[in-house]
Amino acid sequence: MTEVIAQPVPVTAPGFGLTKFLDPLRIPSVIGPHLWWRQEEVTIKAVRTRVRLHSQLPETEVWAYEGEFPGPTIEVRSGKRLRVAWTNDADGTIPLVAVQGPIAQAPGTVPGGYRDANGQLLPGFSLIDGVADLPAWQVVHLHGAMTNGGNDGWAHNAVLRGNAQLAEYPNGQQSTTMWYHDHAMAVTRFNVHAGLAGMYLIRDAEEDALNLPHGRHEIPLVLCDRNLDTDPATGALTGQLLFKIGVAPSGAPIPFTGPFNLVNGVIWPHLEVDTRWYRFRVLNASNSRFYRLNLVDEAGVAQHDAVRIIGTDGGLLPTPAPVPEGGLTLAPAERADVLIDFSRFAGQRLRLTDASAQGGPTEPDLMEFRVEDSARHDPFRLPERLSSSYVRLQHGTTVPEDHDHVFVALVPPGTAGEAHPQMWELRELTEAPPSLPAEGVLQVKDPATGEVRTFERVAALFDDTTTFFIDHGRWAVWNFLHFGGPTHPLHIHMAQFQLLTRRAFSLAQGNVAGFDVATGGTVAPLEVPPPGRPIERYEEGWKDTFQVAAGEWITVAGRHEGATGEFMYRCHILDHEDEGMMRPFVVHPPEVARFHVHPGGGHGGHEH
Ligand SMILES: [Cu+2]
Repeated sequence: MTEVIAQPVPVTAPGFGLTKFLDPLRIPSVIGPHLWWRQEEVTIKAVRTRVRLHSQLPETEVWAYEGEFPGPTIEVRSGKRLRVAWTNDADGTIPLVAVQGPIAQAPGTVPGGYRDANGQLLPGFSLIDGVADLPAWQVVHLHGAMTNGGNDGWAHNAVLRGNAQLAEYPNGQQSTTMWYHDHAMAVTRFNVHAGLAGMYLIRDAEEDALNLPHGRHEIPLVLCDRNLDTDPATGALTGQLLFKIGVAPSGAPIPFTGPFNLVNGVIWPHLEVDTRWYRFRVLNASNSRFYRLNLVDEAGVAQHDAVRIIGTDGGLLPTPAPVPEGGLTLAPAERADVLIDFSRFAGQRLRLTDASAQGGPTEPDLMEFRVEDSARHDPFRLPERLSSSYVRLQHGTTVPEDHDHVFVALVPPGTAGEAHPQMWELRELTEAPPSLPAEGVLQVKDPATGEVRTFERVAALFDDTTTFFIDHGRWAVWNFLHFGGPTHPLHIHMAQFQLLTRRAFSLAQGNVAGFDVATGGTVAPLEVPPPGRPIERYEEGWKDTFQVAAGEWITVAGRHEGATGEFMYRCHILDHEDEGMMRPFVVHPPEVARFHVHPGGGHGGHEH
């Protein structure tokens, strides 16, 4: 099956003075077990350094792990413990210029564009207050790891230069693609943007047995977008990272997007490939940009049948899955383990593009594959089965009857006068308040039984009281109900999950019909809606980050076992997270939970 996805895009789409596909793809160095055979501790230093993002650019100042952007790929065997001393040795203030302007004039699709020829700020633009003063204050979260709360990179526990954060990773998980990145409270969007991210792979025997493409045929692809400043007088790119965002008329900041796409820290690179299968570990490390990935030929025609998805955030799929029609959408923090067969493209150039940007002002191109001229023998055969340990979760069968339910609402900008979208933590009430709509009160009704359930907002910002307490070892079904606004990639720490259901309320003017934005509550009980977008085959994989679009109500199930402590769940649009869309939750032994007194009374929250 081939599919024409859009008008062919000329390879000469705006490069802002940079030649596309000029530089070779950089492969991050590997910190692997062979380097620390008898050692289970490693020190990884964040430093200030200069890197070249494109050979036609001056150098760019970044903060980077071990001086590499992205940082080195850490590779471990499943079950082999690793302790990392994440050492902050980054000096000076944050190496980026942060500016904001009116949304119509500050699109993230052009470099510079906020100063006149004399270097004066254009009307309506300002430096984002305080960013230029930010010191290196850092903490590392290993995204996707099952480790105790003390190792998870608690956002408030960031450290200043000269200090280390000690973290232990048991790596007791199946083979998978994870990543590490900065997670300092309120400034994650700036710290990650300055360069603090890298990949982390766990390997196991199940993966070994598949004999997947490896060595130089297995390549990480860390995708992200950036903007760069220009010289006010000449308009030439300076190489300086530019965090330029728009501000909505309401005053809410619009998350960062940039005109330059980077793969492994190189703007629009190319990769020479053999006529055979390759394995790519793809990570979207952008602040907010969603990539709808397509492999297209020189005519702009998608070649999805040469691509198979074999793994998601949490590990291998049971069987290879096709790329969905229109492309594979990766939201910030999502990973895809992908195989591509280049055997039939001898002598051709293919591109990895973002179909969602096709025809718009945002740059669609990511990178180019240059396929060798001749055919060759490829020993690899695509396996029919991948992970034999995979079990599809079903409510009431593979998810045991006795489990917790937690409910979270995502509310649109403008809800009850709050300019920014918010994430509300909910508690179920036994009776509804006397008059509706009421701020923070949401009702749903089962159309079959007529049963009405009433939920009340109990927390919104990170430092509001913790209300989710889950017994260690218990299964939990997390419900995310999205009442309107942008699609949020929701990330739950501590465990891996599967998407169970995706329902969709009907929308009116972009928000759930029956949700009163002005008040911030439902006017009348909303009927539990029918299924929404079908769950794609690859979406049945183990995941830790889930896209939730306006109107959707998703349920995801996971077992909170193997680690305890205080963890976080949050939106992975970093700008949203820093603006408050992050909350804590606790996993503790049930024997201890019975002694724990907390506001709201009771323990453990055993709702069914
Ligand atoms: Cu969000």
